[in-house]
Amino acid sequence: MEDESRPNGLVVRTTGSWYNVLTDGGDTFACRLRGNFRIRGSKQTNPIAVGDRVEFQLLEDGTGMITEIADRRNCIIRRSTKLSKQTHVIAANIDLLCIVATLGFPRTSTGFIDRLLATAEAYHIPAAIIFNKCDLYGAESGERRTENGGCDTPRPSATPLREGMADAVGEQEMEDELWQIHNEIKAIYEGAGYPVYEVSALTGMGIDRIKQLIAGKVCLFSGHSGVGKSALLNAIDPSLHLKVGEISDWSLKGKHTTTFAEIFQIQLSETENKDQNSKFKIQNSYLIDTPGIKEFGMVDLGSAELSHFFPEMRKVLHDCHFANCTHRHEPGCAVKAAVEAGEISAERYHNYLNILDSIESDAPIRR
Ligand SMILES: Nc1nc2c(ncn2[C@@H]2O[C@H](COP(=O)(O)OP(=O)(O)O)[C@@H](O)[C@H]2O)c(=O)[nH]1
Ligand SMILES: [Mg+2]
Ligand SMILES: [Zn+2]
Repeated sequence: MEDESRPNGLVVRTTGSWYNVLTDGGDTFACRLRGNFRIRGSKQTNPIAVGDRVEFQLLEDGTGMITEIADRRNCIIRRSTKLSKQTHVIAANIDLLCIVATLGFPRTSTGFIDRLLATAEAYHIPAAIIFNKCDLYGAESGERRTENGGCDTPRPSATPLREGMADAVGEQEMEDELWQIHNEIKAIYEGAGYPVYEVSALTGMGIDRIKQLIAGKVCLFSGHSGVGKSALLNAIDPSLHLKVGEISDWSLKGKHTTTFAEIFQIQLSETENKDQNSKFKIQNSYLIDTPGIKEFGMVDLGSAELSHFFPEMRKVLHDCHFANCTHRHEPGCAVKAAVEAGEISAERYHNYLNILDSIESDAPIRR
């Protein structure tokens, strides 16, 4: 009756009881799960999420019956409802979190970035920060131009990120100031060990480097609504045709509606890579577009472990005098000493303290 072959693949979409599984050969099969399938001890409402690797039995009607789910390297979960103990897996086996940020329209605060980064650390997911809309900064003047910061396309008439700013300081000075703010933020994150990219989905600036960054990986794109996540994915692969400039249905849905992420497979062809000397090969990449932060499941970060999710603090905290140091005002605190010595960014430390306060007071996080 049943075909003996047991293909395997990646779950790219889930709709109710059906799972779309993409095989390495590029075919997609609609699969189901046996009714009695349970993951031992699971509190999760969905046993399979996008990003899971599964093995399935091919049935005569061309659909599949999932027989095996590979162990997860990581997964992003959130509680199904505020009070519930049940959790919902948004996505599994993420290779890279791409935080899409903008200096303006909308403004992404470092506090927001740091909360996402700490969450990614807690999930054991590497992260990169992509500053989009760099075309709005204008052309860089003089030596501040970074090796990839140049924009080959004529820039649009500079729209001031802050209203009235152009009048007050003059266009060139405003542009210099935006690059300066950008470079300061970039230095903070590079100092903490995170790669920072500057791109424009509008002009195509920096997109080649993003293609190299994501090649062969399952990447989750996260960031405020309006930062240009969908536009960025379209710039990476125009055949995606994602809707730009629209609030996704997902974020408009009520809290009782379960939301599902979807993985888009893209193939980066060699000809797209302009750098002839690069070792870059054709590889499948899998991109997940999340509609804003609400879709990025927040783990409950514990106050005692929070500093472990700041890599630059993790490096020094074993030198703190007290083993349970919160790095607030304890004597002999190695973290505070590193901040004072300029080895740890004061801004990151400040954001750490804010997150710590919010965890301890159990208050909602300021966004
Ligand atoms: N100037 C500029 N505008 C952009 C850029 N990327 C996206 N946008 C605009 O920003 C708005 C939001 O983009 P969208 O991709 O829908 O954001 P998302 O909510 O993060 O998916 C749209 O009006 C886009 O046209 C960019 O690089 N430069
Ligand atoms: Mg979008
Ligand atoms: Zn300390």
